Amino acid sequence: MNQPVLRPKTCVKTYKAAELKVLKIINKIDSLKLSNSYISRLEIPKNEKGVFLNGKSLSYFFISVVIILFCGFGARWIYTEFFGRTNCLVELPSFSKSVFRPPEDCSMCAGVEGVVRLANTTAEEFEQFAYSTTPVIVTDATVGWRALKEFNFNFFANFYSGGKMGKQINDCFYFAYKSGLHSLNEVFNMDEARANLSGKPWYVGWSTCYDEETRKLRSYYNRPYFLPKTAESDMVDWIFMGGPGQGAHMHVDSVKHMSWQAQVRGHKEWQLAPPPECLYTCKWITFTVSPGEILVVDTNRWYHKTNVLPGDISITIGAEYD
Ligand SMILES: O=C(O)CCC(=O)C(=O)O
Repeated sequence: MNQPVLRPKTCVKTYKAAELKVLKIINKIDSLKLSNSYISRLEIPKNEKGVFLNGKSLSYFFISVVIILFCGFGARWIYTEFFGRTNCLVELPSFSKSVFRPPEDCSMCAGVEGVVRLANTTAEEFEQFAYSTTPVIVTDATVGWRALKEFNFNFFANFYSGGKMGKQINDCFYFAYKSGLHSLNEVFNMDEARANLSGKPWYVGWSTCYDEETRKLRSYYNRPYFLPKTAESDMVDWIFMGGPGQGAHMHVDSVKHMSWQAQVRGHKEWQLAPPPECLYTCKWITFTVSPGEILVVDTNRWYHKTNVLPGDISITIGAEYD
């Protein structure tokens, strides 16, 4: 006697269901009295549920979403630890950060009519703005900075020509914007005409990522005198550089802290927009930051966009403070 084939319960169920379906189809064919030659010419129907809804594709889709979300929400270290990379394989698009942020309380921008300009201020006086959403420009905080005289395209090209400087303390962020330049290496190897702003326009931004790099750069500027005495900065600075007509697109940041940004060269126009949920309560604000001025703005809450005004190359240097 043949041994009965033992199948798991779910298998038996699926098998039975399939058998019933086939019997149903055969009965239907019989009742319609269709000839065999007609049946053999019938088109095989496509999977009605479509490619995304079968089990396998659904799992691939789910896994991809998890990887992308993980990447954006803090699993950068997984890449560093396991794959020796400092950047994710797939970056979460920047717009998604604004999509997933919690809604704002519009008192953050209600009544903010423009930028406040201060000079000869003190850390105590500035404290009222240091963690607020009122944008402030301090006009006299870069006196004596070597950066004002020495920073230009060639300065940075030379500065970065020797490669990495010290111990890596941060992800090496780089923003190409619309320049088509994919790395700092490409930036500092562009042709001379383009570097002198007579070729294809460009604008880029990057963060320092090595401790020695930040230390060396900081010998060209100081901690702004007006920052609260207790405020500390980590070892990361940000540089934005490029020509007229260029700048950062409208976006909101998701950085840890407030930040300052010193306009070292060129004139840059900033446009601040309230978060979409506050568009009927708050105003857009537009202002220009000129060489020697330092802007303090909460870029985590105000949407912002920049545009370099005609004339010189724009170079800014900045950092977060807590
Ligand atoms: O300075 C710029 O052009 C852009 C700055 C910016 O987008 C930022 O700090 O988030």
